[in-house]
Amino acid sequence: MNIWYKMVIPARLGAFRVLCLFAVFEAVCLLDTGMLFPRESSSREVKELNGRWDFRADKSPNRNQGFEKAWYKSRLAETGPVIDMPVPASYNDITQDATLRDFIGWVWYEREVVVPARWIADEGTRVVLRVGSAHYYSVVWMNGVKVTEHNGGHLPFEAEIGSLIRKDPTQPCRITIAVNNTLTLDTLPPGNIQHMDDRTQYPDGYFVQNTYFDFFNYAGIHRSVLLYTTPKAYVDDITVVTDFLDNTGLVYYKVSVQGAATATMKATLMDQNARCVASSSGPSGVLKVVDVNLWWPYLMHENPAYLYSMEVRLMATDGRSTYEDVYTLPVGIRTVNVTSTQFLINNKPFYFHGVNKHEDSDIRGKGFDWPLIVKDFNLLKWLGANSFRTSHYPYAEEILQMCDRHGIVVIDECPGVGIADSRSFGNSSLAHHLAVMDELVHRDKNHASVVMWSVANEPATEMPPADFYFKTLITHTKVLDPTRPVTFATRTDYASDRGAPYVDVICVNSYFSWYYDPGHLEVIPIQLKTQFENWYGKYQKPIIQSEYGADAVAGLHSDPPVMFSEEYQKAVLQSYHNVLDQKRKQYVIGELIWNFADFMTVQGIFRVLGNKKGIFTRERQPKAAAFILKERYWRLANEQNRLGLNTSAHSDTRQLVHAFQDSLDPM
Ligand code: GCB
Repeated sequence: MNIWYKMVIPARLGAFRVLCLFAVFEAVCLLDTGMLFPRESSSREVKELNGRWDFRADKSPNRNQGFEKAWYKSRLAETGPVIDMPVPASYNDITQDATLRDFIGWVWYEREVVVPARWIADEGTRVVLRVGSAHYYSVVWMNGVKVTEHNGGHLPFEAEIGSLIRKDPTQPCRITIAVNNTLTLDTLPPGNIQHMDDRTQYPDGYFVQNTYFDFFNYAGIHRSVLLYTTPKAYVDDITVVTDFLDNTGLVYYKVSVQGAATATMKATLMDQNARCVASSSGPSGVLKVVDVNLWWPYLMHENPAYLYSMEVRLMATDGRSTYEDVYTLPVGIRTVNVTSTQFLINNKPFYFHGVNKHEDSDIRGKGFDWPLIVKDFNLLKWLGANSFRTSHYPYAEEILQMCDRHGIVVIDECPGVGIADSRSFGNSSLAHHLAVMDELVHRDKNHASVVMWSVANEPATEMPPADFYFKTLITHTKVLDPTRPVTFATRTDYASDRGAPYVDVICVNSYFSWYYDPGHLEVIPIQLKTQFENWYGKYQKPIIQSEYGADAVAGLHSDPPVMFSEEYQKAVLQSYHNVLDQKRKQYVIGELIWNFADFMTVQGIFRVLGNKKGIFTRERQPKAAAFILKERYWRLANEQNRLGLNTSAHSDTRQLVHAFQDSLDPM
């Protein structure tokens, strides 16, 4: 167990604390290549390749014709019929073709790009192709030459293509991306392909994809495809770890550089008025901020989500040319600590009152969509939610940037969902899971909003190999990032709690009166109380109710409440809240409703056009439960921050916000 964040190091022990942080810092920097979010600067340009792409699904029996016939070698339209496909978007719901909606195998995307002449002419410019994410396995070619491949959805990958573009600048730049959504026992999430060989029941070559998770396996290029430039010598990665002593904020930073043996560097921290508040030279150091504005969660402070900008300026020379690279990183200064009963942000108790989400909406599936994202943040703030878990995979980086900007606290979950087969606890699965955690931590380590890593959701911990698997996985995650606690979401009803000894916070999902004792609301108080007492009794670790809820079909009503009505969903929530109100005074540190919005699932007898446990519909309209939760979350926020507001007197959110702001003591 890493003790660094288990200790609330007294502020007075400054030197000791700094030493600890430097130790942490070195550990964080075990990662060796960068995955900085592409940002424009005086030395960097970004060109989005979103929009209409050519598309072709490989419907050949073995799904391999595209590779056999080398579709990447010529224009895709020359290989056979292509259709229009938007990027970013899942391809599944774009057409009227049911076979494409449920397609398993390789699909091919292609478009031509005009590369600015100066990018080609200037040999000192690196040109990088970046895919924000594609589900699941991707292979990328530029003008028929393979430039990279990537195993896994939800995380970015990139390739330097400058030299290829320069080979023949007269040629158009044709980008081909083949994406395969097949899930196997070693993918994350796992799945398996079942071949149906009984010719009296199924046609020749018939197979299905089985999955063990409860959301639709949307596929395609889900996030932006970009070209971006950097100078030949460039800032490859930045790691920041923050702390504070009394009124002084501390930003420990480390910059790694590629493309130059020697370079000089300057790091400058600017406040929100673009005033320089600290600077330092050298590839690592500490920036000290007098009268610091800490990063506080939404509703925890009158000025939440304060972000500084850290500008890293690199100067390098290779004898012939001089390179200057500038990268600016938003930095929130905050600390995270866990005790046996509390979750502390900036040494103050933080109670998670939030949601679980999905990246999911009609037509675009899991495709990145700014209007949807901004709408969701407006709804989160309306609700008084201060947090969410990225159930059950890493969300787009732009979403985490919004969390940083708005003070929404994040439990950042990797795609370790539905690990239900003993073969998925083998060495190759574990190796892949470790690699995915590397990529995730690498991508998200600098977000102030990310306060905890979740390595999985409801794995089959009753299976003996789960012990070694989770011990290894959690230990590895703590080496990658010793500054944040680690958890995974467990099911209350699992026969075994293997893995739990290694986590810092116990996250429990439970569905009393739904999957167990369906229709019996009266069992909730006793079963929920028993759940908390069992887990706390055994582990003495703080607990988050990381899922609870009930399906409600919007518009279905019944009094007395029956399952699937809006009233039943409300009643489940209220019963849970009664118990949570007792236990949050002891060791329960949060509650995350399942789910923020209705979402699509695989077809089956348990789902009517998807999972309906949303408190909002898939179109983002509130069900009755949303109002219950809104009332509660604002009350919790007020109570936690000792605001003494009467929520019933402030049912209008705007009034409540003003009253809330007026009554907050400046920190
Ligand atoms: C769970 C899962 C979640 C499901 C939910 C449900 O325990 O973690 O992915 O969607 O239950 O509604 O069944």
